[in-house]
Amino acid sequence: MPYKILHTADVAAYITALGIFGTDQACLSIEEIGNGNINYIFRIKNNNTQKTIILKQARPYLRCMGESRLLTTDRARIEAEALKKHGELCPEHTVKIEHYDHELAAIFMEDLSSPEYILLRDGLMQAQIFAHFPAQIARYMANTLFYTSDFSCSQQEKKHQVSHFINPDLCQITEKLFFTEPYIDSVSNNVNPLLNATVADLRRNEVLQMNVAKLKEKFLTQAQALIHGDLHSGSIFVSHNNTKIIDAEFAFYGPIAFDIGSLIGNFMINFCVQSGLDTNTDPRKEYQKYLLNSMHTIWQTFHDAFKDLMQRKTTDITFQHSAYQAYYMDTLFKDMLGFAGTELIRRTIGAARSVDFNSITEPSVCARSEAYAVKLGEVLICRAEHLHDMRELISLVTEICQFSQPNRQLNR
Ligand code: SR1
Ligand code: MG
Repeated sequence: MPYKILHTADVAAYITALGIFGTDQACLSIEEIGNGNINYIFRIKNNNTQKTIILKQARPYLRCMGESRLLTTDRARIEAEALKKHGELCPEHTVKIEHYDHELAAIFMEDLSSPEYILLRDGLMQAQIFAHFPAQIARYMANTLFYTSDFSCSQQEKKHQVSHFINPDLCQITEKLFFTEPYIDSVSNNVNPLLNATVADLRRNEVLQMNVAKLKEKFLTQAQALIHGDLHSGSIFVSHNNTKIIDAEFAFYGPIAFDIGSLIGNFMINFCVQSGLDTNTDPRKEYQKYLLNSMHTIWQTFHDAFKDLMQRKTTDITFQHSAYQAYYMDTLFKDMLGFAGTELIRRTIGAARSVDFNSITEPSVCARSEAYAVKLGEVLICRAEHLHDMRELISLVTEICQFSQPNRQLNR
């Protein structure tokens, strides 16, 4: 079938014709459930069996900006193939792809929107504890990143894979949103007017500009592994037992530290938001400690797992050198901090500002949380090269966000 845009009314006939979800069209109900920036998502339910499946279609434009902002539908191929590859390497933590229809840029996948699973972003906003999440996401990152890197793949296979996952249009979105627009007076930005002075200071910081340029260069040039490319709290479903990664349309061969930094950056954004929600009647400090512990465990578990794979499974004899491996891990840590800093800044003042901040209703309190996030991002980007372990990061977070100081005048 040639490409066409699917609407809710088309979906039952389409999936029945494909024959991947039974043949009885009359028993299907369809709901458009997506509210993301990029694609259209439908949940298909068989009312006889109660089974459900998710259909995600890439339209030839960016959903949040409308039909005038064209965007390649090749992103669906990239997403389907990246999730299949990551699913081979870490099936327990990757959403299962049931079918990919290349002509319609449509992906069918398992439905995780059950009572058991919740989007990590929503879980964090509800101050829920996910005890297994740090170790599980660390295992996902270690396996997917190591086994698609030059430590594991042959030189020929790696080059072939790099070309297969070239993703210029989606990378361009990230390049602008992370490394360009927040640092200039762009109309795309979304700056709280109460933060104007903080943002002006940020844009005057020459050391920051230089380090952002270094990070952008790494993002543009470092084809280290098949990264997810958008590993924020809205790309992860969690339950109290398991973790599942979705939404890989930004995948490409890029810097390993970008995935880890995006994730750690999201934990720090939530930390800043929790500061603005903390009151006598709804204390958040214990939850903030949980966020810091989670960040520590994510990095430490990733570090140990990736290093263990390097020591045991590296195929290229040159990369088996132990001092080189130690240097590699140290560089990953510093780059992870830098990328986390760019995530903090772009999610606070950029076009894709985090909706988490909207839960703080008092404007001045919200601005204080946003200022924490911007300052933390700025300091991380500037000082990343001088930090060596997670304890130093956690000290910085608590110092910049004035974590130890009483917050009780903020009763609402
Ligand atoms: C224009 S798309 C904005 C953001 O949404 C996605 O989830 C990515 O994070 C992207 O940066
Ligand atoms: Mg997404």
